[in-house]
Amino acid sequence: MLQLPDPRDADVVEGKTWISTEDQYETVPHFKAGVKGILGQWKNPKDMKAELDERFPGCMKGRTMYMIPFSMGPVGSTMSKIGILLTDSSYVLLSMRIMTKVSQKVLEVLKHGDFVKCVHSVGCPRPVKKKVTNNWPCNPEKAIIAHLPQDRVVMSYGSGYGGNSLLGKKCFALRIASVIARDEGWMAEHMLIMSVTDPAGKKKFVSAAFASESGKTNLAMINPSVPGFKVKVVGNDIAWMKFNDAGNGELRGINPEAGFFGVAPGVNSKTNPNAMLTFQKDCIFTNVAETADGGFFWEGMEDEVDKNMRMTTWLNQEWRIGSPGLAAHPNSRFMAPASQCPIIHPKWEDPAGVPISAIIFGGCRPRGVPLVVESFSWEHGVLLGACVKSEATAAGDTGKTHDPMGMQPFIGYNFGKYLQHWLDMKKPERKMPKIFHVNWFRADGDGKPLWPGLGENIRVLDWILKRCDGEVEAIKTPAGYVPKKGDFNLDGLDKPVDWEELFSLPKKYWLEDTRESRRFLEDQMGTDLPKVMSTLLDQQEKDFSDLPDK
Ligand code: GTP
Ligand code: SPV
Ligand code: MN
Repeated sequence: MLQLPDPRDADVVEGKTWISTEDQYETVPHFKAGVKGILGQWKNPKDMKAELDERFPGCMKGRTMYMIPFSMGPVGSTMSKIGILLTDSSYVLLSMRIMTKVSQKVLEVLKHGDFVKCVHSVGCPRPVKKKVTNNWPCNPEKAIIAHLPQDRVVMSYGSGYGGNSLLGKKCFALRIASVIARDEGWMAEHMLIMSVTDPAGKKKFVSAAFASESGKTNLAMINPSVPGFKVKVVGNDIAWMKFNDAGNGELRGINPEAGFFGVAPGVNSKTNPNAMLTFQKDCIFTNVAETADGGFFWEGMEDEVDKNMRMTTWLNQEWRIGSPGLAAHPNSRFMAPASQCPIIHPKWEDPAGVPISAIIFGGCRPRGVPLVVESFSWEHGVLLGACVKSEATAAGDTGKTHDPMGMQPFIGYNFGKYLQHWLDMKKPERKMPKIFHVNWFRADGDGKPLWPGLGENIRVLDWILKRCDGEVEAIKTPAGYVPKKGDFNLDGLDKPVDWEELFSLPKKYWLEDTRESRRFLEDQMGTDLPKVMSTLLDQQEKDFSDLPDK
């Protein structure tokens, strides 16, 4: 099924996404005066009630209301949670059946517990006052995505798009779940989970957090370039993880979702063949182009269709390859059941989850950040996550987008307290995963990529797994541990890489970057920032200052 949108409703609406709690500082940190807080938006309960009362009464008039019982995670697992969603959108109904576990069994399990209450409306009661575009009713002017974490409630109005309307996903599995996880002592994260088996047959699971549209899905479904490696995917976007304190103390993770809602542009049989094979049937394409013979198309699929194929763009306009403009929205998506993925892990629905050996953070850092860095400690790993940022690659754009832990748009409570929650995970009786930071995007002075990325990223996973088992030593730098060249498999790369440049640590860049990170964290979290974050940044700055000038 292909769904064309109302073009005004084709992305998540962070500015209209709110969390309401009695105490403001339960939701947002004590950011410094004069600073615009970017770690969550808080609205007081009285104002929130007024906003909701203005929109919801009668909002579904004349439409069909669907009641959807769903489980995030395997039905009945102690790590899973249940939700009930009321919606007036058939797109949301169909999507929820792909993205979550919807079944009668959910109602049976529900008898024994709580559920998250979700209400979604497109905000167009009948008779509709304004013209509906592409049969996609929505009400962008009045859109609001409201979270009431204390009551475990999500109320979403006016948008039918992905993260705004499939309330099991970002609203429940990240924002509300992060609050539940805080209360219950586990972690709800914007992370993929995958297994990697090396040529000797040794298998480990890792989880990885990158910002939205930064490579989680591509890594989770990686087609390894090095012979003998095997990868399987457990999840591509969200991980719920809990230490097994009653057992051997390892971290266990589940994918709370049942499907993939992945970025379409750029995906093709070369870049992500496993994704291509996943969505050949029973799936929904949102905001992509349609070919004259009823197929799908987006930027990056030029070699997969007849070059003279007539198409209609996501805006319903005539188009052919070479025509001006884009065929698909840059954030257009495929949605497919995870079970259809040829490399889905046989244990992806195991109620006990899978054991996580390493946690990987990543950002888009075209300049001074090495391909991979291992943290000195759990605390330093939390700092690596807190300092995740992306820089635009376009010349002249020096802006940095901070996305701590890849959770900036998705955190459900005070970010400083959330970092403290991460720090509190460390206990002597627990097997703490090692934490790494990766950067696929480093470029040379001319902006040319220093690392080929995609399937070649298996080489980085290989080194990470070797480090988890203490099979290789590493070099200590002020930024963390980096690989020794001889321990990192570079055999068979199409083009040799400039290892020295890929791992160089330009002193001036790092001093500035360390100060910039500290300013960001202290401005945004003020007194809520765990002290150890500032202490570690002080140490990092000192260690870089002590390096000889080059
Ligand atoms: P969300 O679903 O939004 O959370 O995103 P995601 O993190 O799953 O992102 P996804 O894997 O779909 O990545 C989207 C973008 O990252 C695409 O434009 C890819 O081309 C690009 N990308 C992914 N992996 C690599 C890589 O190894 N190197 C480079 N240069 N680009 C990559
Ligand atoms: C993201 O933006 O990180 C997504 C897509 O995974 S959405 O579910 O629409 O938020
Ligand atoms: Mn995401």
